[in-house]
Amino acid sequence: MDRKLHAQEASASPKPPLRKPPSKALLRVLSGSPVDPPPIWLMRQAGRYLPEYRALRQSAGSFLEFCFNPELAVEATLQPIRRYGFDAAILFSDILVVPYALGQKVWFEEGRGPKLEALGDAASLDRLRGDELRARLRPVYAALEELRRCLPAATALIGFAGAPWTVATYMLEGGSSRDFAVAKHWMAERPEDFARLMDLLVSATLEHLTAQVAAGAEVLQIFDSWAGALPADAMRRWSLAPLGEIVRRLKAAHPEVPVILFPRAAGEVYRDFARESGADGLSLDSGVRLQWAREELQTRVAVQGNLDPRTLVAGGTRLDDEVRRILSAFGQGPFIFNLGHGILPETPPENVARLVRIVRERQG
Ligand code: 1CP
Repeated sequence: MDRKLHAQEASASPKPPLRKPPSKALLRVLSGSPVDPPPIWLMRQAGRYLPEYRALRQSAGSFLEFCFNPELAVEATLQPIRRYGFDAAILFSDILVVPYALGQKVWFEEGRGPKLEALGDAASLDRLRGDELRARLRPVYAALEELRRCLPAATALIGFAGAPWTVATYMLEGGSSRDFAVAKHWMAERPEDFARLMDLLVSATLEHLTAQVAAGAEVLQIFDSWAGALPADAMRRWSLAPLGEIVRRLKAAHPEVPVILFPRAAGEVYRDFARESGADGLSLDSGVRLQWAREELQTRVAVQGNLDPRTLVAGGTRLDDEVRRILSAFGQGPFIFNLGHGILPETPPENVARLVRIVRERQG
């Protein structure tokens, strides 16, 4: 190193840190440092429980038009930030924009959730195309660029995608499913077609997440909401392995961008995710035992979660007690307060205010 430069630096700041710690609480936790009080954000924090969201939703046309209108997507993302001052904003979008961008028909029916024209055969797989993904998702990236310009300085911006397995279930079932019969049939009876779809989704997910980083996302979360539908061995093969590959390839290009995985209902396989996935954080569902997670997971990665969304609907002192129980289990290590799954539409907005207050009032 140039000695003169070194000397100047030394006189300006007696002990120059090797690397400045990230200034945003969420990024600090994901770099492995506990923050007290812990940062808080909620999965699905933009949504129907907020009256201002319902009003915006009415003006937006179809749900996909809503997602692909950068001005409206930015506004929906900001609504919960204005109201509660969460430590992170998650882009308003959906995991099913990826199948849409691959050329599958996707639409949302009011009150009935997402619908897709289910993939039927190998020919329908052949028709999926990854080469226009970035162009078709351009409005999503435009929304992120604008959010980076207008978010408060302390608020981290989270980009996201669905995991290959979860997205594949929607593509194969044609919508939500209870038992994933079609997806499991493909897995067992048409293993080559299933593997081809999963490979395509690994590439498409990687491309979508990389484009979000280029547009300003500072943290990435990958939702494997239906991981728990797979038996342990299949979960390792079709949830952990593809997610590990995505994390490895993201880290090769963007080592500075932390990744949170949410393999919901993964049970004991959460431990394999903590050891093998390469993720910086794991989002825990409400079924995960706190003591176990503190010993087996939080010693290796940051943990996020895991208040039962029903407890937030109920509110009152039961909410207070449960929040304190989670804080005392995880508060000493790297921890992000969140729910165990998305916020429910019937959640009273004042209960969310109460939750944020309790988390922030915590004494260190
Ligand atoms: O306004 C409306 O009625 C539409 C409801 C809605 C919303 C608000 C849907 C349809 N998607 C979204 C936004 C959304 N979806 C976000 C926005 C950011 C935020 O968190 O505030 C995110 C991160 C998602 C992710 C998502 N979509 C997941 C993974 C997380 C999870 O909850 O498990 C899944 C599985 C979807 C599919 C989907 N899209 C919409 C619905 C109702 C569903 C779930 C359907 C099902 O249960 O099978």
